[in-house]
Amino acid sequence: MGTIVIDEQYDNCRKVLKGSISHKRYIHSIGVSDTAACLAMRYGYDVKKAHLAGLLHDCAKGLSEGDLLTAAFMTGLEISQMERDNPELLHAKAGATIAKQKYKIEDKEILDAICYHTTGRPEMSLLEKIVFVADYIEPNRTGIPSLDRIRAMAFTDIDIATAYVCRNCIDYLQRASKQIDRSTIDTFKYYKENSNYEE
Ligand code: DGI
Ligand code: FE
Ligand code: FE
Repeated sequence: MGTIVIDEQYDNCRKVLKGSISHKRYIHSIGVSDTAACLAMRYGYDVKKAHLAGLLHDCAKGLSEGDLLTAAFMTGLEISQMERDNPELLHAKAGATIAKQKYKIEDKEILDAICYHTTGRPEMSLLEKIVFVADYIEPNRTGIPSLDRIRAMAFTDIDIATAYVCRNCIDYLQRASKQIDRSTIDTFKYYKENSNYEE
């Protein structure tokens, strides 16, 4: 008995992704994909689109620095000095290009959700918030402070949950003495001020 494949596009992407990133990253991607689908159910968003966006959000992980830079550049977006200095940030923009070229994704909302999944940005679309939060709360994540609280909030108020995720990231980066990207700070500021976030 073979597995019944309902969504051919999803399954084709899944197979290609499995052969393109590490096993650990693949397991994480499936976790984000399923979590994004659940959040889409909660907030009345297209479940298939969220499932696919979550699946592919880290599709550029594992590329060389040179390939990341080239792919990120192809979005036509500005690449900051911060991104040049911290190439791990580039897998988001690069991912939008890889999703388009390699995985044949044409949906702009999906491409944007991949493009902005690492730092977030102010005024994110619902899908951008879904992927941003799902990336942080997926079932395989461990060792994150207040993870239970963030997971519950994700299904209560996605804007407050977005602010929680930003807050945690900034705390983590500060503790690790890493430079914090302007977008990370702007995203936190925006969702802190434009939600019922409380410390
Ligand atoms: O790709 P993931 O590991 O699933 O998660 P991610 O895309 O959210 O983040 C990838 C890395 O980017 C992670 O090691 C933290 C880092 N990062 C996120 N925001 C910033 C950042 N690094 C710096 N230096 N500054 C940031 O603002
Ligand atoms: Fe990522
Ligand atoms: Fe991720």
